[in-house]
Amino acid sequence: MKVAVVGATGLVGGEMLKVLAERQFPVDELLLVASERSVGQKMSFEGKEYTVISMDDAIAQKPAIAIFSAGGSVSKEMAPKFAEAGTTVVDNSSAWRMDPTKKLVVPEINASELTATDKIIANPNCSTIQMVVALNHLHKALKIKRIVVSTYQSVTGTGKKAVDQLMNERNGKDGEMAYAYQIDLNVIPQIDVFTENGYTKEEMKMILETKKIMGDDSIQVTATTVRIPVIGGHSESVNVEFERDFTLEEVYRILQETPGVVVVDDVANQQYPMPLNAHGKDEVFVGRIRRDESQPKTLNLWIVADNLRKGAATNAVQIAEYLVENKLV
Ligand code: 11C
Repeated sequence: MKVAVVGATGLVGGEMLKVLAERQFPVDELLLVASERSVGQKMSFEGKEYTVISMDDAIAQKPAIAIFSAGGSVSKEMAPKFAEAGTTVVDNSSAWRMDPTKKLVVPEINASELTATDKIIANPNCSTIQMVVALNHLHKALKIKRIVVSTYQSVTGTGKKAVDQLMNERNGKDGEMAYAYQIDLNVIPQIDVFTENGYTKEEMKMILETKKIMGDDSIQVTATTVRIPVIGGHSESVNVEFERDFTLEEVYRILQETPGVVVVDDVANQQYPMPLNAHGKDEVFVGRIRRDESQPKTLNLWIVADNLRKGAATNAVQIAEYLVENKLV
C-alpha cells in the first residue's frame, strides 16, 4: 500500500511514523510530505532514508491513504486535492470534524460507520478521544446525562515550539514563546483561542465532538481546558451523571471490558494513572473511580492518555487499519 504522511516533520507526524512501524502497517511505499520549507529534508523510517517531498509531488503519486497532521488551514486546502486524486485522507486537524458530510471516528466507537465513499475522515481532538474511549461502554450501559470535565494538558499538544519553551524555561535559557505566559512552574487556563461564549475552542471541541462521536446530541458536556508543564500526556478529571444508577463493582467491570481502556485504581497502594506512566502507550488509563457523593447516579473518574499516541497518531493509524482490513481503500 502506498501511504503518505503529511506533516511528517511535526511532533504528531513523527509519532505517526513510529506507530506505523510498531503496528506493522502494510506500507509498500512511503511518501513523507511537508510544507515547502521542509522539502528536501532527510528522514528515516525502518532503517531506510527518505527525502521529504511537496504536497503537489505527493498528490501526483496518488497514495492510497494520506494521514494528515499539518494543521487546519493546510488540511482545508490540500485534503480535497488528495481526495480528488483518489486518496483517502485521515485528517488529524479540526478542519473537517464538525462538517456534517464527514465522519469523526474513534475506531473503538464508530468505525463501522465508514464506507469506501468516505474520502476525508476526521480524527478527533486528543482530549476528546481519551474521554470518549473511557466513557463509551459506560454510556451504553448507564446512559450519560451530563459530563463536567477539567483537563490538565501536556505541552506536546501545542507542538515542538511549546516543548522547547518549557525546556528552555526549566534550563534558564531564552527562546521563542509558544504561549503568552511562562509555562514552567505555572498553569494556564487557556487552550487555543477564546470564542464568543467565553469558552476556548479546545473546550468547544470537547463539547461538540463528544456528541458527534457518541452519536447522541442529548449528552450535556461542560469543559475547562488547562495547560500544565507536563510532557507525557493529557489528564482529565471527569464527573459523569448517568440516567441509570450503578454500583461501583458494575462500573469497574464495564471499564475493564471497555476496548482501549486500562483500569489503574488501587488507592491503598497509591496506584492511579499519571502522564509519566502513560507516555508512549496507546491505551487510555482510568483511575480514582468513585461515586460523587454530592448527588445520585454520578461518578468521578481520572483519565490519562498520551495525547500524541491514542490522542492523535495511534487513533489515525487505527482508522487506516480499519480501512485496509475492511477493503475500503
Ligand atoms: C492541545 N488538544 O492539547 C490540543 C491539540 O484540534 O487537534 C490538538 C488540536 C486539535 O493543545
